[in-house]
Amino acid sequence: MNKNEFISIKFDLVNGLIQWYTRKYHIKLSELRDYAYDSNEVDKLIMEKGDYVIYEVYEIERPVVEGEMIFGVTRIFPGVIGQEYNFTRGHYHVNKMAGEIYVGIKGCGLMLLQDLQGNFFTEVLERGSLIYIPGKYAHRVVNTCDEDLVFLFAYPAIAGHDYELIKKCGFKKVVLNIEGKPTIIDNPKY
Ligand code: M6P
Ligand code: ZN
Repeated sequence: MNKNEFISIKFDLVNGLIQWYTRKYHIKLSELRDYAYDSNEVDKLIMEKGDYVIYEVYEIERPVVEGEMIFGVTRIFPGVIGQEYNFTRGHYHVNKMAGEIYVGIKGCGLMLLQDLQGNFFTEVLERGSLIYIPGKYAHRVVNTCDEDLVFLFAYPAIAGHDYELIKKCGFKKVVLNIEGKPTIIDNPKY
């Protein structure tokens, strides 16, 4: 196989393990401080348990040119930050023409979607879910179950990630564990 042209790899559909990737990175609790519903809970948890990994991404990088696609697997570990379920930072695409596809492999959770006009939606993301996100929607994934939430993603290489607005105001709603149940409430910071 010529890795410059074709990429054909094994993917364990049960456990969500990818055999080959070009980049692996993780996001730790401290990196979610600006994104969390309650940043005091982030500080408290770091004091108690140290700065642990919330999610990891296995990515197949491609040149950032039109026509190329970046794809891979994200694994969000289960847990809460205070009452808030573990989540990805979430981002808008810089290129609003660039959509994204998610396929749920393992576990269960919610995808939060919002556009710049303030429209907000949630979609269930679990094994077997296929979600297409049009380019104008910011997207975040929240793990609401007590196992790893694993999903495949693919997006145009020219999409670009824009975190600024989300860092500043967050999503319109947050997903909290209230009496053991995922509960969607308004985000006071939005
Ligand atoms: C998915 C994809 C990636 C993204 C990752 C983590 O795997 O959408 O592009 O980077 O989730 O999400 P975020 O970058 O918002 O923390
Ligand atoms: Zn994206």
